[in-house]
Amino acid sequence: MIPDRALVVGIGTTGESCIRFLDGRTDLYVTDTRVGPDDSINSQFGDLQRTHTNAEFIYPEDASKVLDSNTTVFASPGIPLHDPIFDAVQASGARISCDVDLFCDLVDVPLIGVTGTNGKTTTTELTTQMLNSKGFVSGGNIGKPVLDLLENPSAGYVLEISSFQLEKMKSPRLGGATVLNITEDHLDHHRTFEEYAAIKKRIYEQSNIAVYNARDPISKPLSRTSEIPVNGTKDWCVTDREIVVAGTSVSRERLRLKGAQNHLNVVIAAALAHVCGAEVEELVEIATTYEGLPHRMQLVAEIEGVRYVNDSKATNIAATRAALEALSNGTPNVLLLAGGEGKGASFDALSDPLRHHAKVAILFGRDASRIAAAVRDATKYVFSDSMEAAVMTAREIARHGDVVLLSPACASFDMFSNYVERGNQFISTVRALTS
Ligand code: UMA
Repeated sequence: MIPDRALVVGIGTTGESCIRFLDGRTDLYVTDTRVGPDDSINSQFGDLQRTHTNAEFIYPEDASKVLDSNTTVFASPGIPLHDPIFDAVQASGARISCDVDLFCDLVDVPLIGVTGTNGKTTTTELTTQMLNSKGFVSGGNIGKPVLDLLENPSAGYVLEISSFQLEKMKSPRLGGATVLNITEDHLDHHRTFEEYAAIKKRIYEQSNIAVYNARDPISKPLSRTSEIPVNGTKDWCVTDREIVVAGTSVSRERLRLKGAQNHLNVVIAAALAHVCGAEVEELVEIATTYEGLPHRMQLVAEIEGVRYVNDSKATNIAATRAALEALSNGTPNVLLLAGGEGKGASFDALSDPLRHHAKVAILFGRDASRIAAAVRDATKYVFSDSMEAAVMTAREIARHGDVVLLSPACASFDMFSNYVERGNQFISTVRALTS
């Protein structure tokens, strides 16, 4: 429920949504760990202060003055719990929470939760479309802060919930939940892989039905709940040639989304939607017509028999590995453009897929030399200092039947403002090749 006193920490998309919702409903304080005497964020802070006169905007070092055991702290997802601001929170006895936590408390309609290292947004979108006729909408980490959804109440919600959000909330009460997969990512935020995995699995704790890939022991629920173990039952599975949803088989060739990982996500989405009443016809219709999202395995152009694919959303090794496997024709035909900010990950796991599927790795960004050191025995590599140069190098080397794949295995922040800008630069450079 809405607390009597709240401190919003962070003024990104989530923080601003929390302020809009809580303004006038509680005794409201706002801070951001980046606000300080010389910081550029100060003007944004000042603008918010002028439009939300009920709230008190404070410097982070003053947080302890307003915190007490009746305060709830709505922390933005991007701030790790080891940030020093949480020392003051712990000392005061205040409760750490986040927008998704409050949203789940406030709504009384069916909720589905989707988490996982890769495929969250695609699966959230698929599930929502399968539940379109039931009036469900999506929100959360997908880019729509959940408290904004309360302005137009819906019959149900499909929530993409990140580990950054899960770590700040109690386990949510959900109709259905999935952890799609758990592979190494965000080790600059969560301190160990074990901690990251345990946080993700909290999504199952109070969920009526758990949906998971039975072949993946890491993302399985810890204790036995009501469940749909995809690939653990003949009614819900992916075979070499087919997907099976609610006992109905559909040829994988009919799916517009490509790749084994995507086909698994389609079956998991169908199982979640089925839990909330979607009919088999609706599941099959969306499974076969859904085209996927921009920046995820997006075919940009085919030039002289070479396909150029934008997978800029691949910000970790598992995502890049899945892309290489999906695009390989059994020979080393992929020219991989990769690099950026590696978030503390080891790149050793890229060696094997590069050995089997890559003609060359064209590397850029802060961690380019770390990637080169990890894959030097597996494939040829070259360095590049811009997206344009990387695409030009790829164009010179590529031959008919090859694929030029941007799938960076890294975050983008060292060279771009986000993965969308990185993907858009790739797209415009490739399109310029055809003009
Ligand atoms: N930050 C501070 N101090 C603060 C507040 C933020 O330094 O007091 C920094 C963070 O460390 C981060 C940046 O500011 O580097 C932005 O973080 P944020 O929490 O303010 O981000 P929001 O703008 O609120 O967006 C967040 C999600 N961002 C993150 O989790 C980093 C968005 O997911 C999400 O769509 C949005 O809330 C609405 O729910 C983005 C994301 O990258 C797409 N998510 C990660 C992922 O998918 O892998 C988890």
